[in-house]
Amino acid sequence: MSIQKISIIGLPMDLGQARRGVDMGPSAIRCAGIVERLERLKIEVEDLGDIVVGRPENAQKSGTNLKNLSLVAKGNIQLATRVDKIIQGGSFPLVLGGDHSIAIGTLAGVSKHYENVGVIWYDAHGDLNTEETSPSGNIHGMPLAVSMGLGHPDLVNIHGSTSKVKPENIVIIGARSLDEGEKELIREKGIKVFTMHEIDRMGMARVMEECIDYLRERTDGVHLSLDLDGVDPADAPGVGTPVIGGISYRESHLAMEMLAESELITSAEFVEVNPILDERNKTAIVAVALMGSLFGEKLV
Ligand code: B3U
Ligand code: MN
Ligand code: MN
Repeated sequence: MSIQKISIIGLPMDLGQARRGVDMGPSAIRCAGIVERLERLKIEVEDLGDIVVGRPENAQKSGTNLKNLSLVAKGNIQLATRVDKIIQGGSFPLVLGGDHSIAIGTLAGVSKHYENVGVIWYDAHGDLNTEETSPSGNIHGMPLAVSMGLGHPDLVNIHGSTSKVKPENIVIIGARSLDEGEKELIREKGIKVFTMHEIDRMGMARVMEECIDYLRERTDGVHLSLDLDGVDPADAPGVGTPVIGGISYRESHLAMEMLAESELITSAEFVEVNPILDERNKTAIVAVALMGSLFGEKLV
């Protein structure tokens, strides 16, 4: 079914990692013209604005090595409720980050509506760390593990205590920087991963065909979680943890166009745009261009 209405919601949170500036992501994406771009596609668009995020100096001590745990949890609790309501109202949630820790809230809200939600994790990283395996204590390196039910209870139990996503319903695309604990988890849970090796070898068209076939068979809705650091830093320099050798701008467009054709995607988020590290808002402009393709923009 084609998308009738999109509801945009921002979570301007930078507390899931150490570099400041990614809290300005939603604003940069709006400046790059997201609303106008989607309206041109004859889709009804409402912009619900941003969720208010607490200040780190007001955070309680958590007794863990997870950075800003209580505030990250709080922001995600609010986001889960908002996303849940958007879907309840028959609209498509388009979430703007913020760092990738916000996927915890998005997926918690989304998963209420599907028995078998699929997830496409478009990212240089796996974001599959737990408190035990994390090299940094940064929660933006953990959201996919949390959504599978692995991690700190204050995160895992947001918006319902069951695990939100089954490992067999996940497809990671663009991985090229995985920690040892993440690799083990991928093997142990049998998570489907198309690393840069597969993208180089098979080409993006075949990768996306396989990804779409795989998810169509087993899921009843698919969330796209797109970390801009999945894209090569030459094309998307405004991210906190760039990793060279990434997915090109053109491959990314092809991926979004194929997802649009598939009509599989039922929710999406675009995260890790950091305008402070960017070149003339280039990364936000790329994000908006990719959203255009995801929602059906055609070249002719
Ligand atoms: N895997 C590392 C680095 C990282 C994860 N996500 C980003 N960076 N953006 C970690 O800290 O968990
Ligand atoms: Mn990420
Ligand atoms: Mn990443």
